Amino acid sequence: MSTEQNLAQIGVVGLAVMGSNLARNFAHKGHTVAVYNRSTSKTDKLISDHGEEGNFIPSATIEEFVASLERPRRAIIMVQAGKATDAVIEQLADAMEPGDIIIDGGNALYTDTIRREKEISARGLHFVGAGISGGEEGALHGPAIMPGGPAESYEALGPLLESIAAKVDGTPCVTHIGPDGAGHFVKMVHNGIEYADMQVIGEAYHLLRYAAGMEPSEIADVFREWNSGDLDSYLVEITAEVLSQVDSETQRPLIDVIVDSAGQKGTGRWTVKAALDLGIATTGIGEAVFARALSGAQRQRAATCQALPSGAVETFDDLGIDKADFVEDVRRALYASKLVAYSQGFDEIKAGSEEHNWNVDPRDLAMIWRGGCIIRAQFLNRISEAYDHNPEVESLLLDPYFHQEMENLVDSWRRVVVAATRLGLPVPVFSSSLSYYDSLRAERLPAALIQGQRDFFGAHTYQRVDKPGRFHTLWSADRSEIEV
Ligand code: NBP
Repeated sequence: MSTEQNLAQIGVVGLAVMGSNLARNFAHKGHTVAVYNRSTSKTDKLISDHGEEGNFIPSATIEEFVASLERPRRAIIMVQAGKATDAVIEQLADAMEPGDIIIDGGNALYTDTIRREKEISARGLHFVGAGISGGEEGALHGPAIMPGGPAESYEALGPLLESIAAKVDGTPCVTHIGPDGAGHFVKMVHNGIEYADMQVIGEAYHLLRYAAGMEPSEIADVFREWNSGDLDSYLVEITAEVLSQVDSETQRPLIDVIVDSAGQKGTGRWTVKAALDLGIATTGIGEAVFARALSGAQRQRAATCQALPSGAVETFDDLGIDKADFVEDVRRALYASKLVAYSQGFDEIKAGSEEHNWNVDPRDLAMIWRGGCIIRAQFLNRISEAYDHNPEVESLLLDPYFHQEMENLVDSWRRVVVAATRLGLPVPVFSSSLSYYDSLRAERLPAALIQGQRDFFGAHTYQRVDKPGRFHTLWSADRSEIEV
């Protein structure tokens, strides 16, 4: 522990799992770390369990904590998002001086971050909303960090964050994302992509298990193999671990004793709400969020699961597909659906950035998400290259590399969605992503009919393909067309 005369380069407020691990990470990198928690028991525990790992300055009050920081003071808040964060910001702002930096490292809603940045900057302080990904292990050993806020605060903060972030090929997984809420916005979309990524992995597992009849341990081996190719990623790696786990009480595969009702803390839902407001079709993320909601509708599922007619669903044998071919088709369907989810996520980030004038560079995100965070994956290198190649590309799917990949994937993807339909198995993200893909390919969409209907019942007018202007058909009169 440090003596009281020393000042800390960084402070952490909130010493639950994330905060204490982040504080230890800073200490491991040689920084003196001021630590404070509302209830002192957590501060005491951090110091008694880990005080020897580096230089910590524990405080029992916010005032003492602020006084233990060198200027400009830099304090990271790691408390529950919402009211708790507001309360801590207020206490810190009262105790700090102009030029000091308050960093919110929690999962704040980006609109809250925009509001807080306004309020705090009006008091002469800097406010940085920083998305931190990687869970507790990431916080301790190297997270991906997405800081927003004013660019100048990154000058004082960047080197500290770079020292604790994950590194890939020597590059730290952190960079300044953009002003005010930009960091928390991209962290939100990162989490949304995570929902879709987990769901497509879930759908692949479900098909291998309940279509092809494979055992969890066998499927774990399949995922291990997939992890050495295009799908190489943290989520595929841990999927193999979960599927090979055996429950010590029942000796059954653990997956079979876990209740199939998925929890959520809200960032996926926020991603979809923001996408709806921005008018961006994040169908993969949306279906993944709805799939979790439906999994949790236990009463409804109990009432419907035996009651609803299935129609003439077939068996895997009826399909006449070779099992090994099916496994490869599922891998390709998973990869294609995952590409769509990432492409949609990046579309949302682009739209959010334009809406708020954040100037977010998508290449930065692909680079910093390669390590530390939950969606870290080899193929983020490809996304980074795609944006290097053309930063303005209309859709990631148009990049020559991904275009070529889709060429290789799309037939398998269609076969898998058809097979799932014939077998009566749900694949909401596989199937909706394929529909999204076919919508992007379509020369004509049924939206023309929708415009006709809207004009019929509400005189909403329509545009014509052959001349400019807006038109209305006099539906309840002689059905002639007028220009409006
Ligand atoms: P929690 O989200 O469980 O929050 C617990 C902390 O908040 C404790 O330190 C608690 O202090 C403090 N707190 C509360 Br609750 N109300 C407070 C108040 N009014 N004033 C001061 N402190 C208050 O902790 P966590 O799981 O470590 O997560 C911290 C942040 O990081 C959250 O925003 C979370 O969303 C985000 N995050 C978490 C993960 C993850 O994997 N867990 C990953 C990425 C981001 P007390 O000890 O006195 O009750």
